[in-house]
Amino acid sequence: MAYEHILAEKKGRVGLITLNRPKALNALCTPLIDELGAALDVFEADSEIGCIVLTGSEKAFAAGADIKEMSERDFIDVYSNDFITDDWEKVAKCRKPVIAAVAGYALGGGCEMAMMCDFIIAADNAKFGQPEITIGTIPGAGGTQRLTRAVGKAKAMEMCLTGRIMDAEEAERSGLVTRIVPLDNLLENALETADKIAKLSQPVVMMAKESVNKAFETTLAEGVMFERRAFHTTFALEDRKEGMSAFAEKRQPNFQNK
Ligand code: CO8
Repeated sequence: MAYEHILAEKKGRVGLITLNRPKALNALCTPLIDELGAALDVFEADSEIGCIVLTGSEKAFAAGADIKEMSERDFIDVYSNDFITDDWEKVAKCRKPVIAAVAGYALGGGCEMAMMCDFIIAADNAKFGQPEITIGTIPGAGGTQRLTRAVGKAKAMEMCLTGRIMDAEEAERSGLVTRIVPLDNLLENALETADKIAKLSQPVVMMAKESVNKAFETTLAEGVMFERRAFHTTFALEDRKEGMSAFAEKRQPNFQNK
């Protein structure tokens, strides 16, 4: 499918989505978000795809929601139409794992979009921030919540109140990103990681993702019980038997996703 603001391609079992509005530093205008939602739907429905990588350009993952598009909107418009759209949330709701490969600016809605992904691999030039306060608004796609969970109250509060931008080193130190890689290796590294995940048992991968995400929604006891039941459920799968048999037989497992 051809898109105007993104590129979507299959790399073996990995679905690669590249935000592609270079002149606007990948500002997340509504048509781009609609296309992103459509591309995610296609990869979610494609049984050959086991993991998705979301990336931008070397200069910007995304410099935020499109300020020019938002500037003329008023309260009754955004409230009545419940801006943000469901397509924004599709990244967070995707059942297949989504890795953000972030180079350059991930600001405002761009930082929020990266944080909706399951984890972030950062290039050494990555910059993260929630500068909405400097243009008279606040994060609206989960920034105050996900950033706080990722880096703790002190840094999240300072960033949301001042718009201070965090570099890649600080982002790694603070737990916002899983690791930093040289800019030139970012995509290769993210695709390699995604490929490893895509070759595992897909129902088990989905259960692991759901279980980790449960940690943000429940008490510890409820989360542990959710995990226990998901763990039990893996014993209903042929893939679980295959994985353990392969280990005992000193061979690579051949998962069938069932
Ligand atoms: N929206 C629209 N256009 C943008 C955006 C943006 N967020 N960011 C950059 N651009 C455009 C610029 O206007 C410029 O266009 P033009 O060439 O036509 O003038 C082009 O991209 C290049 O940008 P700069 O010339 O500014 O490039 P610099 O390298 O000098 O600076 C910066 C890069 C620092 C990233 C700078 O562009 C900047 O500060 N951008 C805005 C960052 C920002 O404030 N982001 C937050 C936006 S608000 C938001 O995301 C709210 C999210 C709410 C939830 C979402 C609900 C839908």
